[in-house]
Amino acid sequence: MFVKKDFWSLLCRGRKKKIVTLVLILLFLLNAMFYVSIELYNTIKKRTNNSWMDSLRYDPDSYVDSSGMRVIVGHYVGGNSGGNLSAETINSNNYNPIKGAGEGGRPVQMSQREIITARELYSLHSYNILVSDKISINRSLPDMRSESCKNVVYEIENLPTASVIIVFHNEAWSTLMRTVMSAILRSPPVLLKEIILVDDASDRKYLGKELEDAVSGLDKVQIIRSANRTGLVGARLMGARAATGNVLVFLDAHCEVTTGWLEPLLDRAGSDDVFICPHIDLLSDDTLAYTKSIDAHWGAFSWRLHFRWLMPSNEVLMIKAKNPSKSYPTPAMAGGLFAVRKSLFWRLGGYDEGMVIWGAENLELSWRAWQCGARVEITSCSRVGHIFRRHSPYKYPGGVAKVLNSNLARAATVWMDEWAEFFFKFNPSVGNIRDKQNVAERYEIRKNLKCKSFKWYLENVWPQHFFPTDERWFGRIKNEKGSCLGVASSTPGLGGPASGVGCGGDLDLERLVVYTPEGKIMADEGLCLEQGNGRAVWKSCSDSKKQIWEQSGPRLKTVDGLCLSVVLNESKDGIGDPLTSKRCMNDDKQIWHFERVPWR
Ligand code: UD2
Ligand code: MN
Repeated sequence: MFVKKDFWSLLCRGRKKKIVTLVLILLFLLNAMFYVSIELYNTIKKRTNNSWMDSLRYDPDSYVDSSGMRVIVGHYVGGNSGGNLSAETINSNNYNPIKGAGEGGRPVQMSQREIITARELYSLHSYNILVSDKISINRSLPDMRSESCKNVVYEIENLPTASVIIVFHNEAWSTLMRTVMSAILRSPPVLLKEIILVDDASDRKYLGKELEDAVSGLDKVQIIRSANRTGLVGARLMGARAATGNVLVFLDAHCEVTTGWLEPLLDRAGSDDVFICPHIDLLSDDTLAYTKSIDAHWGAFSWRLHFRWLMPSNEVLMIKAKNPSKSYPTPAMAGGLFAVRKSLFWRLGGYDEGMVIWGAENLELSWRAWQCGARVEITSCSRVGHIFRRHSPYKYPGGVAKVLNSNLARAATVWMDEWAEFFFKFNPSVGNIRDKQNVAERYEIRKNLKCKSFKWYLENVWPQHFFPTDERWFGRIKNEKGSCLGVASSTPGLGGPASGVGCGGDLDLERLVVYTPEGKIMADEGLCLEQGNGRAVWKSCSDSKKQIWEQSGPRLKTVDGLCLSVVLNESKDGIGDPLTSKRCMNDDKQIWHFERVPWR
């Protein structure tokens, strides 16, 4: 006591003592608050991470790659559009915005009770409709543009005008209206000529009169309806025919555009030789949160012609680093979100009207654009959020496989030359129906426009591609012990540690590899075999020296002279056992047989 008193009296006296005590209490409180907020932040972060992880775990077709980009766009299993829900539930619009929900693009959390309802309703749209209905159709969104994009000044009076075309089939009322309202709120009025909603024969009641009433007060919005279900190509063509603006801007019906989205698209589309795509950000299918998607991506496709986001070439990465506001080329577009001068769209042949419902039109359009003298580009300055879904919620008349395969067969037949043979050979279900397609008119377009070959496209637009060519060896690389090189993972494109796999038959794409003259061993999905730390790994193909395997007799050697070897752990043949690079020895486990398989 005495010591304490002495201490206080030494430090301060009277009023001063009170002030110091107050300051100490204040400091203590501040400290406590700091820790509480850190805890809170961690919990929220953990929660969002968890729900993201859950969605990855439960659906092998939906995942983000190591760079954070959602890899899969489409190729669905086909949904059950509401399953056992009552007609009343399916046909009613329950939009009922809660003040503040989802503002700023923030996630909307649900109560335990709501989670159960949301789950029941999920199959209706393959996104969380309960959350969507809580968010205002006029909500605010973050601005994800880089500083250099924000600094670009556009001469608005010199930009062409836009007709925004949104096609939909049985879309939710709130997501559709939010797409429309976001475009109205964030487009300079002089540039927005009109918004054309094309209803592809929806049968939901709320998309009838209720939708008409909702847009009747919006003077630039019109609805046109297709009498029969035609699919997104037919519907977009209806919209394009009705458009009166200079530039057609296509959006899916579950998008939200952000500040400054339109100007960079119109600026680039004005040049009349380019299909320009916005940078697509992510709207969570669960919380509807707006999140930035990885900056460095472009669009391409796998051996099975599934659309994929991949790392762009080094040249493109350099352009982006030097001038982030400059648009950059992409081998393919995702398909739903792009702008193009109306005259160019029609000059290049619009869309292939033989394509029904969904799928492949994005690749067809990308190949046609590049091969016939135009370009496909992405601008990071235009940011649009899109709900990527894990399943298609609507019905595919005739079945998903039939619809998709016939669309793919059309696109490949007309544009891919020798690579169409490759695609058909290894995808017999598509190959079997190739002759059923009448594509004479599309061939005519290719001839009249004097379009270039697919070889030219691969060599000039996508030289980093991983398809076989006449200069590249293609086949099975089989170890003396019996196992083969191949990607065992069930999630295409993700890669991972390399193991010996069963060799499979001649049509087993997972067991076949491309071996390039430079020494790269490429598998489907753009994966290359890389010398890892001990263990060999399948990784995104890059310029890394670690991806070079020199053939030396029956051995495959790394740049530092080690030999590719299978480690026999579990089996006699090495199936499921790790691949490593080891000191070269006289050892069967380092002996590889190259069994060529004709690629076309
Ligand atoms: C992607 C594209 C999509 C399209 C598709 C390939 C993006 C973000 N999305 O799949 O635009 O190019 O790949 O075909 O790039 N729809 C109809 N009628 C139908 C089926 C669909 O109007 O019979 C509408 C649908 O309501 C939606 C749009 O077409 O507004 C695209 O369909 P999606 O959202 O199911 O396609 P998505 O985003 O998975
Ligand atoms: Mn979509």
